[in-house]
Amino acid sequence: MTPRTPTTAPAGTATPTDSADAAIRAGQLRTDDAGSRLTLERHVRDTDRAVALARDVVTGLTSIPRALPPKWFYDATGGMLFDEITRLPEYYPTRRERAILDRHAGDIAAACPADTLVELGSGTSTKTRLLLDALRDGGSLRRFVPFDVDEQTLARAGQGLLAAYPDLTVHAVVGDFERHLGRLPAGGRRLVAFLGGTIGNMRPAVRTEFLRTVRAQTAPDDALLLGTDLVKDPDRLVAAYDDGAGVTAAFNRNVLTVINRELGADFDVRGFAHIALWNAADSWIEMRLRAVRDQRVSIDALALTVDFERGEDLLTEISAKFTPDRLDAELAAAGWATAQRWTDPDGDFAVTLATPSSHPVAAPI
Ligand code: AVJ
Repeated sequence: MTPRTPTTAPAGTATPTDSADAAIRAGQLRTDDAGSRLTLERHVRDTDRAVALARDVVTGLTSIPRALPPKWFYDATGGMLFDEITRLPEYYPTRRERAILDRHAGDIAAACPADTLVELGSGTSTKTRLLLDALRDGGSLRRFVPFDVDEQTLARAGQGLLAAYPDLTVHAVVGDFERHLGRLPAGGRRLVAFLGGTIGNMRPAVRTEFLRTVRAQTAPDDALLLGTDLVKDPDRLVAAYDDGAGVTAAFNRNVLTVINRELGADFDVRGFAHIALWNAADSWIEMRLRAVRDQRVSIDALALTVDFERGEDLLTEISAKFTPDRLDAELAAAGWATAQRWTDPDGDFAVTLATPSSHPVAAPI
């Protein structure tokens, strides 16, 4: 590995939390007293977010190999770019999952006639409505609990759903599902949906902890609905993450723009090439940003300077691809039994309904 060093230590980044401000803003939505059907519970504030970004950037840019967590792609621009990705001809997962839910939402609602749909991540999607429709038509639906890091996404999605589902209560939770998942609202029969294949962004140990955390608060009648992309021809996998129109490249580089804006950095986004590759040993796609020349980046808010050598990679995302057997094994290790699984006709994507297995499961550490 090439030696390159941060020339200064990061400055302190602790920011006092402004709880009054947070309460006021949360209060704008906490209008249950006025008979509104929308409430919002906030575990993450903007200040937490800034601190978390600073920490991830310090850690990720000063370690070898360099890496950043994929959650920082998703500012407003990143969200729009991801939306565009879901419509690309090469990016099949969203279409495949939607087709599965289109066809089987009724089966899912029949297998788990839940009164509460909890949805982790993925806020605004039409896939949510397919599930809500099926649960409503089955007569069980009462409450929707969207759980997302982004409050704006939640607020907007929540408002739209209130209009479309006059009998629905929406209890939105602003949180990071790697940290606040232990606080899912209790009560009722819950179907916890984690769709889109987003679990693939986690490494195996993190996935297991995630599945155990959900399992630890699951009642016998609750169920987990998990969307996962499946292993297939590497050429198709790589094409899905390296589209001809360059949208995924722009999405990937957007993380540098986010760091420039939020932390006063001076990344030249054209100084980094978009790379997508299939890591067969780990069964995941890697997205990287590769320095096209030697360059020095300053990150003002962290008093940090980082030198990149030409050809050096920054890992920005892993997206794991599963086999059905592997999925069953990982679920079982976390206390879940596969109840049913649906795939599209080409076997590209899977939606799995899992129920708590009788094995007692230790609470996560
Ligand atoms: C939203 C995490 C499921 O991994 O396929 C799409 C994100 N990255 N193209 C995925 C993504 C590049 C996507 N997930």
